[in-house]
Amino acid sequence: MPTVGTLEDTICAIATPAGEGGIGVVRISGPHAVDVASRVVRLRSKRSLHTLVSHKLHLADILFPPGSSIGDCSALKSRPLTAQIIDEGLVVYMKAPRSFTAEDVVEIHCHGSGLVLQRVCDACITAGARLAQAGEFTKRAFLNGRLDLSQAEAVLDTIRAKSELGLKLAQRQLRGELAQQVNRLRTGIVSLLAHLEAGIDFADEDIAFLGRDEMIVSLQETLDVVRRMLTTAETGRVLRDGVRVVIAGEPNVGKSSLLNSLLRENRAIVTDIPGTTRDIIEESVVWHGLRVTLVDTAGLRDTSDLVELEGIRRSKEAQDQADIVLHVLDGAQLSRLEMENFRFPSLGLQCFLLVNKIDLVDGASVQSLSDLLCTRTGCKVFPISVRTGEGLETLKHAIRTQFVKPSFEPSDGVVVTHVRHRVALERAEASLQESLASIERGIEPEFVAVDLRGAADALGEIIGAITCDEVLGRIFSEFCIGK
Ligand SMILES: Nc1nc2c(ncn2[C@@H]2O[C@H](COP(=O)(O)OP(=O)(O)OP(=O)(O)O)[C@@H](O)[C@H]2O)c(=O)[nH]1
Ligand SMILES: [Mg+2]
Repeated sequence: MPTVGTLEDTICAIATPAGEGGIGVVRISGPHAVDVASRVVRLRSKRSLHTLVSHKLHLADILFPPGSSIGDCSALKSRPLTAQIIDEGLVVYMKAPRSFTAEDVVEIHCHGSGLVLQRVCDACITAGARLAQAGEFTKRAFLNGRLDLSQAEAVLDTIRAKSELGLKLAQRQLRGELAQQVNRLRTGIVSLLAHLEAGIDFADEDIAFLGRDEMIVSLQETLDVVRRMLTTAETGRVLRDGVRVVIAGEPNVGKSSLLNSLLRENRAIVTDIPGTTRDIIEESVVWHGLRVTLVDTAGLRDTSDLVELEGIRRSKEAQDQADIVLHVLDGAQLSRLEMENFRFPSLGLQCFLLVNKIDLVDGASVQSLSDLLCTRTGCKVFPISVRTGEGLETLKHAIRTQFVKPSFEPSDGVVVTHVRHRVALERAEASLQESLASIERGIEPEFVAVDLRGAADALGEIIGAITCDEVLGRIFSEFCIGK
């Protein structure tokens, strides 16, 4: 009898997204996958499911089972007396370990209707399977050694990727590039540790272990690789998650016009009435592989209007969560801007100053105003005209290069995309640095060994060689049911 929550369970779930589609898939995984499926599908070839060749599709009727179940099942009471046909579809059996979870897997491909899929899933539960938890298929793939933890995370990144570059990085991680690099580093450290510990254990014997200088060279090389990986972390994060660009400024300066122009669609209402935008409007675009979420906000001004006040509160909140704030100024108000003592609420954050409506002002004045603003605020200043499009390409290029350096080449070595990986690498770096310093200072090898073990463990966390249930729970709960 399968027990809930162990690998002995046979689990099932709808694996395709909610909504209507040409086909939908219910996936069953676990030791009783074939037993469960054989109660739910009747092959048109009249063959038994137990005799099926692995990885081949077969036409079948999909039924709600009437017979006895092979597990705990609360749905028994509502079961009909005879089998009812739910749909017709295709069935594929993937014999362990050649499946996503490395367990016996059966997939039932039926029509992509939410109702049909739900019925098929219920039928599988009635036949003895348990509804899978979020991410449980991928978790099983990890627990069964089919994927390491970084690859399991890459499954989710691949599903969620919103830009070409993000997808490329996710797929490279899924192929195990990060895991291989981390494994190489970890094996090197473990081997150093072995030498060191043998040296401690057999200090009196006349055996030649790795010398101090060789150990220093080896540690330095490992440290260099870890540091190089860390240099990719910020770009990696941005390419995976995208960036939030918040457009802020006083009313009527052209914020919504800028949003529309950057999106190339009429998303936000534009009028010459100050205070037109009251709420947050956000939409995403991809600029050369970088996903950019543009957020238009209510104009900032003193007001007693309750709705506008709430809009302004939301605007400030959005600015706090931004990767960069585009603070828009009205270039047509040159003389006022020259007098202004700039204190933007967002200046603590990354901020670009945009002088808009330069179509209304002469070039020389724009230049001197830009220079002035730059000196006073220390921000990068961009003269633009949303009306004529002037300066917008320069602005887009600057936003992208703010996060992805032009020299960045995704094919040059491993790119770290997860904060979890970055934090573990930082810990490995600190431990390696400590052990290196200890060796150089001639500290007892026992102390060096503690730091080396710390570095090996930190790296082990990335691939899941060292991990705890809490971390696993957190990672897999991000997945949806069926993945
Ligand atoms: N001449 C000129 N007018 C512009 C430009 N950009 C925007 N405008 C005009 O400025 C006015 C205000 O534009 P919006 O985009 O609604 O300004 P906003 O900052 O979103 O205003 P609020 O939503 O009220 O905060 C509209 O009449 C636009 O057509 C520009 O580059 N040149
Ligand atoms: Mg607006």
